[in-house]
Amino acid sequence: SYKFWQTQPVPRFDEKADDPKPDGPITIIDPEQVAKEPEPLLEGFEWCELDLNKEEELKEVYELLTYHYVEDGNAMFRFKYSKSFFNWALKPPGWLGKWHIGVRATKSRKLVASIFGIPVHIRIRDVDLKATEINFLCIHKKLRSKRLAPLLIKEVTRRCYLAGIYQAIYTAGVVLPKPVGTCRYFHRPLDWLKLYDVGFSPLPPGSTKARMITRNQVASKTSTPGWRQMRSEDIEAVRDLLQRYLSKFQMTQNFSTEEIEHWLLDKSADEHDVRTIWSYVVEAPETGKITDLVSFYCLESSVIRNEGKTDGSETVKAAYLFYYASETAFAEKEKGYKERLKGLIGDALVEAKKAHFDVFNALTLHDNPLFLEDLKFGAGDGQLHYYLYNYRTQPISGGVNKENMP
Ligand code: YNC
Ligand code: MG
Repeated sequence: SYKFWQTQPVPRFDEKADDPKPDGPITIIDPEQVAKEPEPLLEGFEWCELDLNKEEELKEVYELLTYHYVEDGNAMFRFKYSKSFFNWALKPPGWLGKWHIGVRATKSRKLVASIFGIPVHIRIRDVDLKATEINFLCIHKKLRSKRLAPLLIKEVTRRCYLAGIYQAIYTAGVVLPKPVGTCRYFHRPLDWLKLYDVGFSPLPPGSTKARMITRNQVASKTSTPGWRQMRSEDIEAVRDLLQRYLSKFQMTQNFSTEEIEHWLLDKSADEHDVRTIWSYVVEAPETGKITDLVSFYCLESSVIRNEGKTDGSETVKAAYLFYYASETAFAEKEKGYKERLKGLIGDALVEAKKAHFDVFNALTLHDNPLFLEDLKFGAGDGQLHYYLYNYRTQPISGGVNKENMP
């Protein structure tokens, strides 16, 4: 019955589509009225700021999330974000330490909960908004169902309001009032046998393991002429291409040059860092122009029943499709675009396979429905709901913000 959410500035489920209200904030926030201090926590716990530049604190976040973050509905897999991933996802240009919030047990100092915000510029139809993207809300399993989550959400909200930010965007697998858009996860096996062995991929009735392995083979080489890794000199061209491409969607992120660099260029400083982001461009062989972009990021999941093993069966290494764009999207003939996109994403599968990923994931957003079936992605059972806080708009069809973390 959403005891907490019904007190929040979010749309209600019973708001009718035939009584459309104009786009805009749900409540106007008076900065003077925003509490200057956090609400008290449960007895024995206290607020803290998490400093990800400190290796010990980064490790605490890593451990809290490795054992307590999002699991699938059957509790077989749990997201296992790397430390490099947190540095990427939580320290984009303009990040604020005060939006990296933790809860500690006062006596033991143990970190038991987290919630994180980062600044984003989003465009919803023709309105540009400065907002916060909320992620990594997590509570230790022993502290569940104690109404701590509403306290974390209210605290990050207070800190956003104090910074003059009155809207937020977030995603969740659970249904809350009220999604602005909903996507489904699709999965393209790269190592079908491993996915089968860990319980991720079923053997379809009437098929055989050998047939499934053959069906999911990928080429050993990429096929698009001019395909290469993105480099720093491509940043401006990529930004221009991506901004034009994203303008065809109803809701998306607006990127500065610094943000393109942050989100798309690999910064794994040394060989010990786990690489998070892979980005490729197509440089037209004749003109040298950057005509296409494809990127994906690395996010492993723990195989819960194999936790503790060290033979590779303890994790599934997944590549998640991130941003892409193509000049052919602006051409008149959709068919040319569809074929081009199949080639580009097919090449991304080749790169992911070479980098030893087990599976390649994508959502039903952007133009993904054009290639999912042809490239042998299968529908998963997970859904991802997109939410806006304190902003009302009609439901978004396609093209929601980046494939976000949960
Ligand atoms: C969730 N995922 O409905 P009602 S996604 C938001 N997002 O409230 P308690 C959630 N709310 O129904 P527990 C939620 N899941 O009474 C549950 N809730 O109105 C609501 N799981 O609180 C729920 N991470 O503390 C209910 O529940 C209330 O102990 C119950 O804690 C929940 O990061 C949770 O899935 C999810 O760690 C923390 O189960 C815990 O169960 C857990 O009694 C595993 O809470 C990890 C997990 C969530 C991943 C994510 C996005 C979060 C967005 C939060 C909303 C941000 C709003 C915008 C703020 C900024 C505004 C500005 C400007
Ligand atoms: Mg709780």
